[in-house]
Amino acid sequence: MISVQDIIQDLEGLIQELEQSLGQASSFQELEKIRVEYLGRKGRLAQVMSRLPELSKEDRPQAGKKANEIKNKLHELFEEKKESLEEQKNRLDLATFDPTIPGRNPDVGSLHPITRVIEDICSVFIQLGFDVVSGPEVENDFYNFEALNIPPEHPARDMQDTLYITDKILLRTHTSPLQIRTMLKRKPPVAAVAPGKVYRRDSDLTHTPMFHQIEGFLVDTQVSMADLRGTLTAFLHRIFGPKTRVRFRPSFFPFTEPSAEVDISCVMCGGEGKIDGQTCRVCKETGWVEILGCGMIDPAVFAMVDYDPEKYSGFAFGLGVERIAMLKYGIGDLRMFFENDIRFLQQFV
Ligand code: 2U9
Repeated sequence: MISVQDIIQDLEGLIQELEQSLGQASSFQELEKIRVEYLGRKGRLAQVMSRLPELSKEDRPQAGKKANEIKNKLHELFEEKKESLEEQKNRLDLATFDPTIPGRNPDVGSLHPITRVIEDICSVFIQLGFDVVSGPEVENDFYNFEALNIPPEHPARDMQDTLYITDKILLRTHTSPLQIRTMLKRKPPVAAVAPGKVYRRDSDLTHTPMFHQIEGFLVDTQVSMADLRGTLTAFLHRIFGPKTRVRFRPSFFPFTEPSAEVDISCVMCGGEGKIDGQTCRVCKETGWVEILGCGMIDPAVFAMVDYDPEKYSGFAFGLGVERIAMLKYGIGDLRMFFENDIRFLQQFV
């Protein structure tokens, strides 16, 4: 049978041994290892305590009391060492902290170039007195086609390559439905631009199934083709600079009559057609780039929205935002806009 002295001796031995181990510890990792070794569930202290039942009944209280004292002392020694290590670490941190090192630069977000071009264009038209309108991307046949003088079986419906949801519900192929909605809500004089996403069943190097358009219109008494020309020329000078030359070519759209396509002198070669004797890749040596379509609103459209074509006239125009952004920023590949490559986007901060 073991004696109470044996146990007490072992317990006191633990204090000396722990003091020695702690004296050599120089990191929190080592400290944790020592804690497990001495104070853990199967540690040195627990081992000695597990022998208490081997003592006689009379000796057990004395040994139990001593064991508790030793346990508290071990915890105390351990905590003291921990505090001293913490203090040491703080002193080291202060000594190695260099307040002159420049801080980290946080990444700054920026507007997507498409958003920027939409904002720039809308801002010019707002200054010219136009409102900005928005509306649903899921449309019905009436607003997207019928009210725009594009009846069923009209080849324009094929041309548009529409994404249908049902035979009457579709993803808008242009933002023109917004103009119809605006005309149905308001009486002339009215002038508004409609920016937004549009969808077409088209996907190759130069077409994406979703792209952005801005369309605009103005209706009042006595609006003429001269107003159309003046407004769009002023707009293009604001976006591409006052030296930009602008030309109107006859064209056809179901919703405008007469209709025109508008070209500007090439933004790359300044209309020369060549750069350092080489063919300009943007205008292919023509000196001109197509920039938008426009025309006088067809009386058939006025009939659909209950505007009196005898009393009112108006003009409308439409442009593709990606195309303008490519010309304005010299971007050669449409896919850049949709890849969200941070190296591309950061150039527009
Ligand atoms: C109403 C009446 C008339 C909008 C117009 C164009 C000409 C045009 C294209 C430019 C490039 C579309 O993105 S694109 O493919 N648009 O050429 N858009 S006139 O005329 C309207 C619209 C609504 C009620």
